[in-house]
Amino acid sequence: LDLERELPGAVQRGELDLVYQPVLDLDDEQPVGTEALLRWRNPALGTVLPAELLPVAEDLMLVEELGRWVLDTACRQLAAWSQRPRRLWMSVNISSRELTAPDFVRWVSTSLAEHRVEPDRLVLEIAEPRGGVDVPAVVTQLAGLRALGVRTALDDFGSGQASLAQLRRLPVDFLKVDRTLVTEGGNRQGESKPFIDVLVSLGKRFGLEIIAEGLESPVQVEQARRAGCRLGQGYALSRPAPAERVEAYLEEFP
Ligand code: G
Ligand code: G
Ligand code: MN
Ligand code: NA
Repeated sequence: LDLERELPGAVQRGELDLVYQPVLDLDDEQPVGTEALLRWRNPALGTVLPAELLPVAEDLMLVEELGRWVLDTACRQLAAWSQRPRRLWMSVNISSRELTAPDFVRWVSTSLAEHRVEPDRLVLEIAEPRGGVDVPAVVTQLAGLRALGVRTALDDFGSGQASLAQLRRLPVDFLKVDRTLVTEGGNRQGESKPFIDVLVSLGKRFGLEIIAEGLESPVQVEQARRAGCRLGQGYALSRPAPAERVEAYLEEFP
């Protein structure tokens, strides 16, 4: 396959790219962080999205190499944006394979030091562990990351199974509510209120900050806000964009 032939050289050829999507405080609609999202720009294949490229990376044992590039690049960008008056965090998506690598915590610590990034400005997003993932290893690694001062998020919450059981075990700081709960979880007018309400209570109970993802309309933004969800992300607020565009956007919020 073309993907399998092209992916091994992608880092070397400088074909990987990150776009950034702001996370906003829903009370004042000011940006509080950005999420780094991987894109592969290949001359023959065009732009390849993570959903397509990550399974290939997994098959070719390239997950760690790509993950290291992502973390390094995101920390460099975070350091650049740290000069801004407003304090922003950077979220980076981490696959289970990366997280459970024995030297992962050390690698994160090295990246932070290299780019002189304060640990609490980095948020690592992990998906709910699925079958085959060593959950005790995940718990140990998350604890190690928190000991560094790095914050962690459980991504796409509500899209998998055994969510509440996982939540009880995993040491995380943020819960990102899957966009299917935000966009399809409510009534036919697209109201997501009941689910958001329950999750905000859950968050308070467990000491977690809730981020509502995939907010696509002003109505959804307003509902999340009124439910007491402080943080949100989605096309209605700000789309993922290249660093220069996000920087121009950030300029609007001195
Ligand atoms: O950007 P997009 O909507 O296509 O992302 C799709 C999925 O890919 C999301 O679940 C996201 O968490 C994941 N993803 C995006 N960037 C990265 C990355 O750098 N590393 C990993 N492991 N996953 C990523
Ligand atoms: O799984 P994860 O949450 O990391 O995936 C983030 C993905 O969601 C990104 O690829 C991003 O492009 C996409 N995304 C961000 N905002 C919205 C939105 O409002 N609607 C939809 N459908 N996708 C979104
Ligand atoms: Mn994410
Ligand atoms: Na998500």
